[in-house]
Parts: sequence; C-alpha cells; structure tokens
Amino acid sequence: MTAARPRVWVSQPLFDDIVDQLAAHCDVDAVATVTEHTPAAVAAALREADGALITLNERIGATELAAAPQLRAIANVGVGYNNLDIAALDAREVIATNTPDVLTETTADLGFALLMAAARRITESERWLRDGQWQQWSFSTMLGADIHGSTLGILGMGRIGQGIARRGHHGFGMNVLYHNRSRLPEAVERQVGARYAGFDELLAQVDHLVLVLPYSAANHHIIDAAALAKMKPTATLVNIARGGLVDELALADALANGRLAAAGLDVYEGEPAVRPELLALRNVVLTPHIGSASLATRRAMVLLAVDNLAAALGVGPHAGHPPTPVTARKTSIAITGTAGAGKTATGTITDITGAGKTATGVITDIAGAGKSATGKR
Ligand code: 8YV
Repeated sequence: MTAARPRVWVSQPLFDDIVDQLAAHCDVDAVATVTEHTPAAVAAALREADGALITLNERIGATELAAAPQLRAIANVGVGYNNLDIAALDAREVIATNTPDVLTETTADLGFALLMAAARRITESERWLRDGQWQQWSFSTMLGADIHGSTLGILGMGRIGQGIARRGHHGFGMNVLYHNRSRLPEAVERQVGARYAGFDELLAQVDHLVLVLPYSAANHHIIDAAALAKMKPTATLVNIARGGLVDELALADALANGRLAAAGLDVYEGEPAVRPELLALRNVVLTPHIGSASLATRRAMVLLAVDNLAAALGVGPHAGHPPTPVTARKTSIAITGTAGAGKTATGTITDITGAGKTATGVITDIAGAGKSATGKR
C-alpha cells in the first residue's frame, strides 16, 4: 500500500534548500556529511525507504533491492547510471531516473577545457613555471598540438557528444568525425557539423579523440592497447565519460613511450583512486570527476532529481510523471500510431514514465479499441 508520506533517503549532502523541497511531501533522511557508503550501508539505509536520491557513488542492484521491500523510486543525480542495475530495478518495477539535458553544455565545456589543456600542455607548462624552470624564453618550449583546423573524433554521440561537436565545428573550425551505436539523422549531423565514421577509421583519422559514451560491460576497455595502437602518436585522448572505458595501464604505457602525445582524464576506473602510473606522467591532465561541476548546473541536477523522485513516488506537482525516467516501468500507454499485425506497433507514447518520447513498443496486452495498451519501451 502507498504510504501517505513516502520515506526517502538522500545519500550525500547536496543543496539543502533544494533537497528541503522534498519535505513538503516526504519524510526525508538526508546524510549530512560526504560519506563513502559500503554496499551493506546502502542496503541498511534503503530497508524502510520508499525512494532514494543518490549519486554515482552508491550502487544499487539485486542485493540492495532484496533488502528494500518498500522501494519504489531511485533518483540518480547524474546522467550516467551505470551504478544502477536497470534489469533488477525493472524486474521489481522500481522507477529509476537520471538528470540529462541540464548538464549537457557544462560537461561539453569541461571536455573542451581538458582537450585544450592537454593538447596545448597548459597544466604541464604551469607546473614547470611554478617549479622555477623558466630560466630563459625559448622558441621550442612546450610545443603542443593545434586545436583549430584539426580533426576531432567523438566516441558516443548523445547530447554531450553533440555539444562537443558543435564547439569543435562552429567554434574552432575542426573537421569532426564521430562513431556511435547508431548514426544520427543527416539533419542533425549537418547541424552539429559532424560526419559518421567506423570505429577503426575514427581511431586512425583523428588528432584528438573525446570519449562521451555511456559505460556498459560491453564497452569495458573499449580503448585498450590495440585501440591506442591505431591512433596517431601525435593524438590527444580525452575521457569525460567513465573510467572503465579505458585500459588505464595501456594508456599510461602509450603516453610514457611516445605512442600517444597527451591525455585529459576526468574519470578513472577506481576513482577516487588514481593509478600511480598516470600520476607520474607529465603529459596527462587529471581532474577529479568535475564534468558537470558548475554551481548552476549542479543545482539544476539536484532540482531535476528532486522533481523526479517526488513524481515517481506519486507526490508533488508532476505526481506520476517523472520528467526523465530511465526504467521502462510498465504502465497504461496510449499509442497514437497504427497497431499492426501480431500486436506490434510504432507510435508516440503519450502517457508512460518517458512521456512525449517516440517509441517502438511490443504491445503485450491491448486494452481498448486499439488505442490504449500495456507495452514496453
Ligand atoms: C555527476 C556524471 O556529477 O552525470 C554524470 O553521469 O558523471 C557527473 O556529472 C555525477 O554522476 C554525480 O553523481
């Protein structure tokens, strides 16, 4: 039965004035200091919770769900949600939400900042200067690689990838190539000024490669020694997505041995721990997972997560309609397209957790006059 006031757990200190909005509808248990929660602590915190507002630090899978019988909603503060086992959440019909869109431009900015810092050796130069090594101006000090007019590669062409492409094409006159699971519509390619390339072509052609694809087990270490060997030795690699995409030891080896010129990393496989092999290198710029870390954007992320959580729990102004869900919770939907033979239809889903999205769904139970159905995104 639905509790009158849902109980929610907030896993980290966020912005109190925004999180406090939940208290209008929910009983809130908010963690007051930055905490590294063990899986057992997450499970314990969720034991009596109806919902949770969490960050990428907290992992939720079948074990945590088994300990959380009342749990109905997880609002992830972040666009990436590889900390969540979506299949396990779907199986329990727990709604999960993320925070896309609001962080797109800020994260694309950071990607470009890392690219420029790495290719033009900004942080390396600064360390050298502060160390008192600038004794005399010399023509060959800190020679780097150009950004303008070079070839930019983007692996993963979602919203942030497109933001990087726009910056590269329109701002720096770059020749932009991208590789993605699916090709963008030609009109979008034209708008962002990018051309589709195969994975190997992308690796071989580009002067700078930015990783912006979501992490999954299938693309673990997609940039490994073999991929790095296909890149130009003068190239720059930037990772603003997830650490697990890159074999960091292979990357450190390539950077140390002149097989790759430079790298800019915001994410790490074992973060917050950073491999000593990377820390020892002068030609890698390292930032502590700050892709979305502008004050305005982090506030917008928390606001969206709060809206999502309340809505998924059936309270607040968007009750029942979380703005940005990632799970395909079964619900009653209206298909405005045409239902075809075999109960398969393509249509616009107008009333599901992903409202307004166009979807292809397999209808499993037609409820009325070919218009209302139960289906899956
Ligand atoms: C977040 C991120 O700050 O959105 C993401 O996927 O990696 C960052 O922007 C982080 O997820 C906080 O939970």
